[in-house]
Amino acid sequence: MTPIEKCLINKSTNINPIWLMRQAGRYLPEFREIRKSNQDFIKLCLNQTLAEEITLQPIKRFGFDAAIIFSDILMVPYGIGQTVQFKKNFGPSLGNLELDKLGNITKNDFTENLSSIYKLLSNLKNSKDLENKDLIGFIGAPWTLLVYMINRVSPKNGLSQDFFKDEVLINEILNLLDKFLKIHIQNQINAGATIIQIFDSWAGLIQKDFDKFLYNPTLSLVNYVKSLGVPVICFPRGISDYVKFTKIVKPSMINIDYNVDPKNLIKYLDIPVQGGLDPKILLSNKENLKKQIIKYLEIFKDHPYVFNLGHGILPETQVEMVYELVEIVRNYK
Ligand code: 1CP
Repeated sequence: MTPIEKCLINKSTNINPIWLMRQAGRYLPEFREIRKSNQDFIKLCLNQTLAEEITLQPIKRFGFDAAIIFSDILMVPYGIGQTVQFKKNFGPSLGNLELDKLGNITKNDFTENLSSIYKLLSNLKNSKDLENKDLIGFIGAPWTLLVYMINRVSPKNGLSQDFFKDEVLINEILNLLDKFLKIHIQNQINAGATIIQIFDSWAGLIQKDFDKFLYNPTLSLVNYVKSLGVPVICFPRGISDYVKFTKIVKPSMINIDYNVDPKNLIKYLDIPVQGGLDPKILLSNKENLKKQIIKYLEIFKDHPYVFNLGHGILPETQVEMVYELVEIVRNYK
């Protein structure tokens, strides 16, 4: 059993496995080196050899307890047939939604479009570097993908008033996503993913119809992952009621964001917890880092807890601070 499985299945406490969201990425000089000569991000995600190397980069440096495959949540809109580009200093930019075209994609087309992701997983499955470690596959939650598909750029400046105007379109996309996210989950598990994480990075933008946009679509996918016998971690970033979320959706583990008060949460939660530390703390100093890490480890001393961040690691993070973080977590008794 891997350390994370011990937390998830045996509900072991005090072992503090660790991995970091966005651990394979821009804060690593060896990633930036590869990226320099690979300007097309989608192509890079589909380049099996390089994706494998990037996935293992943080494992080789820090010995994390899990590798998360180098891919992106927007590979699903891409796989369905919406164009996706990543522009320098701008972020993702998606093409027009042609529902006729998207609606005609078959399971086989989709699987073919993303086949290199599944090959990546099956290659990594037996990697020497991942002995006794988990291999995490992932998806974006339906709400977060809906946001990108309709908004077509990052919603970091909020959603426009007319985002909700075409209800038929919204319903069709949600149906499409439920179908293809399940296929993507099944393909990743068949290829070797030992855990699935669902990233709902923009869940905090939901202000109405929580059943329709948050609970129902996530529950459908969580139940599906469970039916395949694999643990599922949810990260509904920015929602106000994590307790209600876990009661309704019942993931195997909940990844909290840095605005959650862990002390209060733990009184009401009976499932394993992951994450919480504000990634900005890694930009401060070692003393402060230690203090904040110990705070989380103390609070979760008697609760199954996987150390992680409250959102992805920031590109400007110094590698030295990550070594420090790992050492503090590993040496905590
Ligand atoms: O070099 C570059 O500019 C590319 C940066 C980059 C990387 C390294 C992007 C573009 N995606 C990724 C990889 C990635 N994305 C991974 C695998 C690596 C790892 O986690 O170690 C994962 C799990 C994701 C997931 C992802 N993509 C999320 C959910 C997690 C989160 O951080 O909230 C989201 C929202 C995306 C969309 C996306 N992809 C890339 C960017 C810059 C963004 C965010 C855009 C925005 O601000 O809206």
